[in-house]
Amino acid sequence: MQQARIAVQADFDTVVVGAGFAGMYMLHRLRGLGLRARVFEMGDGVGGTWYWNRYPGARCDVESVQYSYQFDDALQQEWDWTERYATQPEILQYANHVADRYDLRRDIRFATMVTSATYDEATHRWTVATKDKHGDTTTVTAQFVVMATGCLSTTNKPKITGLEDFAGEVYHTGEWPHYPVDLSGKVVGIVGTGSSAIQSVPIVAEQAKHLYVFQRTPNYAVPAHNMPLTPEQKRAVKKNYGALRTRAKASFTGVAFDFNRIPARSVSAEERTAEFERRWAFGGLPFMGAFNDILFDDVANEAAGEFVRDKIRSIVRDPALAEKLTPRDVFGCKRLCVDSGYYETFNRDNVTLVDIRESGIERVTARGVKANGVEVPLDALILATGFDAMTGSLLRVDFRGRGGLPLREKWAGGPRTYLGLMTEHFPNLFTITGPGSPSVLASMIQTIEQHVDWIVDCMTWMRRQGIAAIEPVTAAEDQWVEHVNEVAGKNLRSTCNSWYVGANVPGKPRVFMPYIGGFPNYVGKCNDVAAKGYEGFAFA
Ligand code: N01
Repeated sequence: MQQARIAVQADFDTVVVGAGFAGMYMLHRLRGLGLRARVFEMGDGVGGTWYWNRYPGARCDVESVQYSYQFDDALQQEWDWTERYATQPEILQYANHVADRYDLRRDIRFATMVTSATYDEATHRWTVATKDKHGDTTTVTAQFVVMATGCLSTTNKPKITGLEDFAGEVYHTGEWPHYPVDLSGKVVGIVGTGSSAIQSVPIVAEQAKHLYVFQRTPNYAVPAHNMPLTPEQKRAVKKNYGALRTRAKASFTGVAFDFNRIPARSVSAEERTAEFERRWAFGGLPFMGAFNDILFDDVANEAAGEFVRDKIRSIVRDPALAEKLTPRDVFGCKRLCVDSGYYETFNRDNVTLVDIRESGIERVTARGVKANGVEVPLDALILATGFDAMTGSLLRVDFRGRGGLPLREKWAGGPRTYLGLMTEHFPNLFTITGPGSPSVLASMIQTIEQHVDWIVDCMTWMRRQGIAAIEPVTAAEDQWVEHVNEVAGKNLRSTCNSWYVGANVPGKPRVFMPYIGGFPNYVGKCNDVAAKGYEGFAFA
């Protein structure tokens, strides 16, 4: 075995953790400021979520022309998306194109994870420790640490008894191998029915000899109606890209789509159904915008849920199977899934739903999965069990703030931030799309750009003022946490179980983590804070 070495210490202005879309844009902007930056990335390449989530059928549920950078018009004019919803390989290709175009790789250390970061109050600097894939460790210092680790990047691997005994292949959708996985002719099991499973099930079913889907909670999905983009569509978008981006920024979700500003209760049942039908035919997440109260009013929510339940009954031929696939939860509690033939796949002879709602998976054996007293022999098992969302990747690093306070201790009861950007006691530590910001509830690349621009403006302002350190004051952080909770409390999403509230990870404190008060409101607040000389922050 190779001997681990301790590398020479280096000093930077900023350490950025992660080389996904957030880390790449952060690096680009830091260079523009003339700051010495180093990015550490666990993967061997750029792309973050799109580097890891290579499972069959992985694609984005935000339309490709909107799920892309807008900071450079030349970039958005030169890049051509081929489909309405981009596939994972195409998004990764785009990430690599961006890395090449802006010559980003020379400041990124790949295959290296940040293990700890400790703040020194005397020097106002962080000491950051890293470990690479060979076990070599490095220690560097930096004035600023920017966490660009994404919201869905630490996988959730449930403790299922006997998993280590399984003799077949085991995969997790969020850590899919980088070599080709051939499932053809195999008996495959998939655990979970979230977005990742809903995207992969139709593809795996085509390859596998037989597919068993282990479902604990059925999920709502609406059709994507994905299609190739025509040259005319591409030209039309590029001609008016600015207007599209402006509309997106003004939208509650940060995505430009037709949002109906009337409540479901204000129209008749027939008119409601007609609106839902129109959106079902259009496809994708705009279904959520059918009425403005779907996530606020039980009647509206039930109407939307029942519409989708009826669709499931009409698609799945076996009524008993349709019943098992039919969700009863709050509609949109979990992020609405966007599918391509998910429910139809259950009409295939080589697909079996194993309903584990009552007693879960009993155990995994050397041969397969045992549930409901029956052992299902398998060649391969796919865990589509999601992520330790929003906080997992932040708490994986052993952060020690002022007075040696561990971040894990400060957030033991759930994350506490000011604007999702910083947390008291941890000066000069920024989080891009952190808990308490709209992040996953808006279009990610757009929220990333907004955060990075805010952070860069803040750093620029600090340099002009001769300020070495910034952190939120207690009162501002408390007020923001209260506000985040208050708006979450008005939303039906806070009443049910999802990764938004940490319910998918046993023992995780139940806190609604993203800010659900709308992208424009949030941006307004961030801009206002900056305009008032970074109101709510303290400086050293
Ligand atoms: O994860 P999930 P995901 N035994 O947490 C089940 C984004 N995303 O990777 O509901 C049995 O939604 C769990 O069951 P239950 C998107 O934001 C985006 O699918 O807890 N089952 C659930 O069915 C999405 O919301 C795209 O009862 C267990 C499933 O595993 C987020 O990522 C594509 C279990 C996990 O579902 C996460 O989606 C894909 C156990 N012990 C993902 N533990 C885009 O289109 C968990 N489960 C951009």
